[in-house]
Amino acid sequence: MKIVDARVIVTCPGRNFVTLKLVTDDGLTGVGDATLNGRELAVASYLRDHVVPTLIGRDASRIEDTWNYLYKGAYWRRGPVTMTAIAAVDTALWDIKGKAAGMPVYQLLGGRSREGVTVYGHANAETVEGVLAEVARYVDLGYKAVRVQAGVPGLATTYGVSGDKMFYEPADAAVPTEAVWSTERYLAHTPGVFAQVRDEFGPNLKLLHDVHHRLTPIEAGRLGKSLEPHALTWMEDPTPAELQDSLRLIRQHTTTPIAIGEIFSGIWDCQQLITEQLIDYIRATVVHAGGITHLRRIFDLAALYQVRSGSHGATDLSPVCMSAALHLDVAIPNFGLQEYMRHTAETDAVFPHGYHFADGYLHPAEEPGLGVDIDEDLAAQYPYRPAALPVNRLEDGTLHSW
Ligand code: GCO
Ligand code: MG
Repeated sequence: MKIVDARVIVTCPGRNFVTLKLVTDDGLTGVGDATLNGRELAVASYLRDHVVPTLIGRDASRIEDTWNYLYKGAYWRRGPVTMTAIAAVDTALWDIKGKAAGMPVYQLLGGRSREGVTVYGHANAETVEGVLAEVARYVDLGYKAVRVQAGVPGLATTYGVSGDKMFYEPADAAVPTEAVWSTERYLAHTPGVFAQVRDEFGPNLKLLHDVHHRLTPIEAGRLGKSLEPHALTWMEDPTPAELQDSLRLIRQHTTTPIAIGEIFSGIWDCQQLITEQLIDYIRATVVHAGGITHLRRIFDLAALYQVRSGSHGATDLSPVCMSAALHLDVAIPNFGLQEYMRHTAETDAVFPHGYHFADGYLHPAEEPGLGVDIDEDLAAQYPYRPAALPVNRLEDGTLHSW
């Protein structure tokens, strides 16, 4: 089972996606997501110029060996571009392996550990009334978990609050747009929003919130403490996580659970957070953390420390990544939650897939492999458009984390 073709497909059905498609000499194909929001062409070049030439003629059945060949063989280890490129190859090889075995990939990962994958949607609005209406909409759609983001009075825009409620896309301009941030205004407003949401929807709805890397550890401790009466399932990315020790400080001040990891590239980015039990959910994903092979390794480490999965699932991760994530989610013992932002109809058409949403759960496709593909003719109709993520400044102009 030799790889005879490897195509890197860049398409923009509303937003940019990079996809790797592998073809074997016995006619099997496999797809892998390689999308790194705002830096797409760096990964496309890494794959086209440096990886594809080494794949042609390789045995497609050797997933683990190929992973190590690309990781150790690069000499330059880790980093989001490298790990996203490796993830694409790894995911495509698992897709091929499933097709060769005649089984959905989750069967190769040990079979089902649950009936469905609990997902959370994004309720967001400028005003508290708007937020309550959006949460109600998700509850009506069957969601059992909802992420809540509200506008902050005095700020023109706020992370997570968008005009288009179903299809949030922050990469909105070729050159980054600039937002203004105030920690004081945010900390004064946010606990009150959750008080009203909890009051309106009762104790059983899982509520989440994304701080998006904006607080210092002691500010995060204060936020977590003030949210304790509203029993959040998690507070996400309370502080930038390069300084993993800093999570100890947050832990000393609050029992609000913490989820971190959407920008992590591998197990070494979260090793301390997991082994010292400084987080409750690890949000690493298939596409940015080295594929199914490596993410499984992270989740297995996490399981030893009672840390559960909570994989990133924003719309900048394509349906190929979502398909792969669902096979892992349904199989691992320590699944927590899966983020699910719906893709647009244009994106769904470019990436035909067999996973489906029902009653608050996503269900992986049952067909052999990952159950997702890319329509290359349709993809070619949507050429790449430069799109960068925004930057953030404090009210005095100081650059802050976005
Ligand atoms: C999330 C994320 C996203 C990111 C986006 C950046 O929790 O869904 O924080 O919304 O901002 O993936 O590309
Ligand atoms: Mg996030």
